Amino acid sequence: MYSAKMPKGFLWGGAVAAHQLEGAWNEDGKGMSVADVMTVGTATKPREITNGIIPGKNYPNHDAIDFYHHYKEDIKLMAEMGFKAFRTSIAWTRIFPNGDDKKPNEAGLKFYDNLFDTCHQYGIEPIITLSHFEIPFHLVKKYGGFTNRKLIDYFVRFATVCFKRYKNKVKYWITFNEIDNQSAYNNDFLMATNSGILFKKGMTDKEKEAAMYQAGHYELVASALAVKIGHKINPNFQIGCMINYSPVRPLTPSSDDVLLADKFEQRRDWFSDVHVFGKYPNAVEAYIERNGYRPDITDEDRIVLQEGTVDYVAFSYYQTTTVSSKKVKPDDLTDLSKAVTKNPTLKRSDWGWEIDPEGLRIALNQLTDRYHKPLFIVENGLGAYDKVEADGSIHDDYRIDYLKKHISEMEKAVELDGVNLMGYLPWGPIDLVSAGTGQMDKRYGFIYVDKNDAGKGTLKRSRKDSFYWYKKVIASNGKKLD
Ligand code: P53
Repeated sequence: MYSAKMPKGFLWGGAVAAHQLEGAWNEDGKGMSVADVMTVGTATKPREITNGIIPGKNYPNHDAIDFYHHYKEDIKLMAEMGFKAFRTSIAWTRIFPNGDDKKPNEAGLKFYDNLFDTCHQYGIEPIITLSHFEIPFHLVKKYGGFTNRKLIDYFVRFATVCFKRYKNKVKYWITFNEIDNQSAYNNDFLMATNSGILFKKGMTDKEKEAAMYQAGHYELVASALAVKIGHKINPNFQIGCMINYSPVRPLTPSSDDVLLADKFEQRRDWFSDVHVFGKYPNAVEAYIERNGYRPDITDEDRIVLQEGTVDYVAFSYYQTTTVSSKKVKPDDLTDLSKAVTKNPTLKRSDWGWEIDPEGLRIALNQLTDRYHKPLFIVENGLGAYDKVEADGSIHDDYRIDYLKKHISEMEKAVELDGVNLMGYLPWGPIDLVSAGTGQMDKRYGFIYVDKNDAGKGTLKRSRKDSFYWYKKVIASNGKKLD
């Protein structure tokens, strides 16, 4: 429905993921997840994924910011900012420690009961992701992650237990976080986090890409089954998909650059097409066939996909992607990273992420035109170094500036373009462990947490300048941005 103003009931808040803040990685029966075997990296040094836990290495997710024991204090701070919604995930390994267990772990279920009750106490709506980069490590080792059809059953069992248990506590669900990130199929880190795949040494790019299509398909079937079951358990559930959306800009107006941008899009954003339309786009079927990949896709799977389409499209927005055909022609596009080039008109964060607020308005328009579904911004933000002053204050005007510009573009999309938008949940309202680098010092928060990359600190929480700023933004329903 068109709304000339930011709608009443707009879900302002923030988003996190269990493994990036909870800590307590082996408490109360929790099993080991893929995030628990990832070491700390830097802006230039990737995280290592070790085969089990090696003593002496720094695994930042083990303790994170200990939200597991601080959640009451942390939700209270979010309520103080006026949060209407809080997105987090349910750590799969708290509920099914190995993933293939027959019975769920009651202590894990209880933790989320307490967390959701705390949210509701402050009128905060929980927005819950089921799979956010924290697949049980046992499923990785024993089954090869989502390359194995059995994973569908394990995911669906996990989803069903959560839907039933939190039937009256959670209305908004997301099945898989950033499912489209694995289109970077030769990125070992993204494949391990998204699908629980550990590539063997010496595998070719083609073998990796084939594995990605297989895993992606099983995840889409698992998601569709979960949507179907969820709607039966509670017809009021709103169950969405979630992608990392990054509008593609051609570097020049040449036909090669424009077509390359289209091809890039087709190869990245088909996951949400399947989630929304219940079938594969022709471009993907053609690409798979042309490359001789033969993923196991049954007729029954195709029916399930049609029956389990999503209610809304959630996405993260951090930056746009600019492509150039200098290195790769549109018909030769295999490795997507070869097409990506720096956008000369944009500034970058300290981690090299391009800053492009107008890209958010473009994203909202493109996704609306494509899907005609309610949209939900469930991540956006600036990872930055913060400096604590002698008096304890933190003047993060760079973060305020980033968010202000993005919110302003978002409001143009709603008020001028008529985009149907459910809410805005910037990433990491409280400092947490970076997914990409494992660092603590890549900070997104309104709330500062005293802990550094070496794992040292008191864990004390404090309010940054952006805390007071965001509080005013929410109180004015997005009108007071200065
Ligand atoms: P960090 C890659 C590209 C875009 C988004 O990222 C990504 C990633 C994975 O690193 O992740 C999402 O922490 C993700 C969150 C993550 C956030 O973006 O690397 O859903 O878990 O923390 C920010 O700065």
